[in-house]
Amino acid sequence: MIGDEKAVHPAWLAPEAFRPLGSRRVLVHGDGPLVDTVLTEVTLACARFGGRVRRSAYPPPPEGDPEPTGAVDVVLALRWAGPLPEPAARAVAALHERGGGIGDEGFLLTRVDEVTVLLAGGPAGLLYGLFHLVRLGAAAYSPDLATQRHRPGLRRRMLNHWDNVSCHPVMGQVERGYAGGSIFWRHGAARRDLARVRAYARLLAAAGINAISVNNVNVGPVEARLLTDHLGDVAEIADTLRPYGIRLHLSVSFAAPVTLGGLATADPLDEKVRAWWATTTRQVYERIPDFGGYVVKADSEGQPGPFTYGRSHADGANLLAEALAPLGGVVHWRAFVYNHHQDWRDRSTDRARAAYDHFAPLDGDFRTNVILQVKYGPIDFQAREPVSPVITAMPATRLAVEFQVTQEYTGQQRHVCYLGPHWSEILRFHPWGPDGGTVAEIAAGTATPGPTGYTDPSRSGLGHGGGMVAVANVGDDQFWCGHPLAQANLYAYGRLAWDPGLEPRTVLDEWIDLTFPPGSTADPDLVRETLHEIMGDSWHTYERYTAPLGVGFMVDPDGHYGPNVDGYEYSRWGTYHHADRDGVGVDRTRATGTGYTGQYPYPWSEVYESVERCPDELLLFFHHVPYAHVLHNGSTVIQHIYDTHFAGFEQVETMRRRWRRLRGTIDAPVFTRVAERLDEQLRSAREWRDQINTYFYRKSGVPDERGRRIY
Ligand code: GCW
Repeated sequence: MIGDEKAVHPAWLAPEAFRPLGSRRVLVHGDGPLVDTVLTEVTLACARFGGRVRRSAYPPPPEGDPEPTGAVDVVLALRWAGPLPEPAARAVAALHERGGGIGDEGFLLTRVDEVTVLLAGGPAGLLYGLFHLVRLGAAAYSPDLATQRHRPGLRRRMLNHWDNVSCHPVMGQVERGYAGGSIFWRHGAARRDLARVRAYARLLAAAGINAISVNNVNVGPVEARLLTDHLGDVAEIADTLRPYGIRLHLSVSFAAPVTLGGLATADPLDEKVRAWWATTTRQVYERIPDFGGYVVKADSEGQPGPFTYGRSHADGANLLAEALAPLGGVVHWRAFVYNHHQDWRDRSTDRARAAYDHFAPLDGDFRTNVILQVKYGPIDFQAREPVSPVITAMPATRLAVEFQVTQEYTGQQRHVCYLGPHWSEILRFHPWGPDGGTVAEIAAGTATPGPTGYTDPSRSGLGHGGGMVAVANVGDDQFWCGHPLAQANLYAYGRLAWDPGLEPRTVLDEWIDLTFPPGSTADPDLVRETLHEIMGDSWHTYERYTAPLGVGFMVDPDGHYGPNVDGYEYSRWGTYHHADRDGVGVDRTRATGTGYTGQYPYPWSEVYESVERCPDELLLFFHHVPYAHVLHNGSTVIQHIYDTHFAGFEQVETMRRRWRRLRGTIDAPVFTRVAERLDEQLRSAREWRDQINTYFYRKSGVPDERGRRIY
């Protein structure tokens, strides 16, 4: 319960979730700042719920005798911190039995006699293990607890904030932010609400995230100076994140040597430019020794980049990578590069092709501390897109897959849209067909070669992969995300980055247990059932009432919220649907269209090329078809449009009705906020339904088979 109407919501760290741990006798064994954090967490939980916490002596006594444990219920032990207390020492045997290690972020959980033992490979592992115990609740202390070993599937689990330091006249304090102001910056300066930043770091660690960038990839003049004269503000944030194992990264402007350094050029091959980046980067590390590195949006949507100097993106990225390499940093270089001054009359230019056309030829040219950050789809975070072909095209490059937790195109945190199932589908996708690796394996750097896919030797110099990155969805809102249920997306993103194989349904359950712990609601079963009913399939519901069959966009061009079918049809942004009186969709085939299907490896190059084999949900992304075209599901395209739009709206009505059953069962502020948002979702879904149906009815002249009301 948050009690105080204005208090910041604890999200998935509701105090009540700490009861099972906090009511026990806990021994913490280990040393160092992250272990201190663990100790603080356990101490707080014990103070609240009557347990006891003790830290085992460190360094160990001179004779090196393992310290007697005394009576404890739980031991949280760092494996290499001196002789282990007895039950933990015996847990090492369990680890050996399983073979392999736990890595520095991993941990083993087991029962030894009557004690629950968490054995971590490194300090970060102890922290993640602690939050795992919280997640398990009482089950962690059950005599039947089966030994489990956990280590992250991806080493890099990052969030990008699109937060501006100065409030941008159009984009506001947070670009595509739907949860109020920034938690870091306000009106041109650091906000210094470090308690809030610490609470945020804690939430992120509990979800498994280990890196964030704190300013927008569109770097304005004020934001650029975070790298130099405002570095103190950045260092303060880094200091606050560090106790939770989160490394800070900065978005930088490629033009910084000119705008900040007073040089005549930012040419990546110029010696003075290289020296400027080397010096500037060293100064950053003097203030922030564990600084993560730079995030760069170059030659994209007006941001400066190497093209100005006739250089390639590899030249550009390598310039920064060279400055960061000796200091242990990486460059996240974004592949979101396309022509945003297109002519809608020109049907040969295809925005979907752009990232591949720009980057695939550069495979092998990037330094190993460059991570190419590729959006999951070829266009722009739509509710449905095919997986980007760039993801398979660069075996000699470290790739990170970029997602969008902030719901720019998925209802802007006014609509319930649980994205776990969407991301999971992408991560599990096999870009080379069933015999090849998955997207998650590519991000992990462990993809096995498909029939025509990677061969391992070319990846051998790369170490682990680039991991996952996502655009954050929090702000200074009381509920962090505007919509209390949008918190589940941030949680799910972290959990899937930790283990891309997790079932989104299981993740939702975890989130429900942590956010609405059974002891904190009047009817836990009803809460769980209702949240599953409302959230479980909400991504598909959103898809149903918005742009059909993968065609994308059709949003209001100003804010990207709400329907505007032709909003982008004659614009320069390259996001078209090509609807006419006979049909709809974009022909991206090799045979008659833009040739985009040729960017995929077999079998998808063939599947997408074929109008018969193309999956229904992506049909209009790849093909222009007549309204009477019959889908695999047996319906015509036009009838499918009508049916899904009526169905999607009705599902929102049902969501709204179901939520009302929770009145009086959960916290009033949460109840009210969600109820308000569902009213808006219903209004908006109705608008989508009627505009889309009316538009296509007017274009096609084909009536709804079921005679429902179309305007
Ligand atoms: O989705 C688009 C957004 C822009 C954003 C851009 C990007 C930060 O509309 O606001 O700019 O993507 O990813 O760089």
